[in-house]
Amino acid sequence: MPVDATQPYDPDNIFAKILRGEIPCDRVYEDDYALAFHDIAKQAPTHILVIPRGAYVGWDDFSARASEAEIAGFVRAVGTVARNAGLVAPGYRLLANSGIDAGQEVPHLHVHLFAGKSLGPMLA
Ligand code: IU
Repeated sequence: MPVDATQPYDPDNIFAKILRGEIPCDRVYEDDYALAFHDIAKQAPTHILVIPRGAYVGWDDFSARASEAEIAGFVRAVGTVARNAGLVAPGYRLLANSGIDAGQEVPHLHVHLFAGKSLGPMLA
């Protein structure tokens, strides 16, 4: 069931449980603003999800309500994850599904980081 981005945040969503340590994840990075872990169903040789620590359903919610520090911290964390993984030179793709038409599945903002092969053209 795709996420309706206008709905209130569900504190029991799977990524909220991962953030609280109630469910394990294959962690690659964490700081005060973000947590990054390997996607359980990878769609590229490297497929990492980066999520903010704050309770945001998706991009709209995050961009409208998050503090400057949270936004800056999250954006920096995404860059740090890519740099730490050695992906600056080979390159990588970032993707954030937001809402129904994008097919967002988990109602906690997440940025997909894809890398490890030539990724081809963007989907329409
Ligand atoms: P989407 O952008 O909301 O469609 O992507 C959700 C992603 O979360 C998807 O790639 C799943 O494989 C991934 N995922 C996960 O890594 N761990 C989980 O427990 C669940 C989903 I549920």
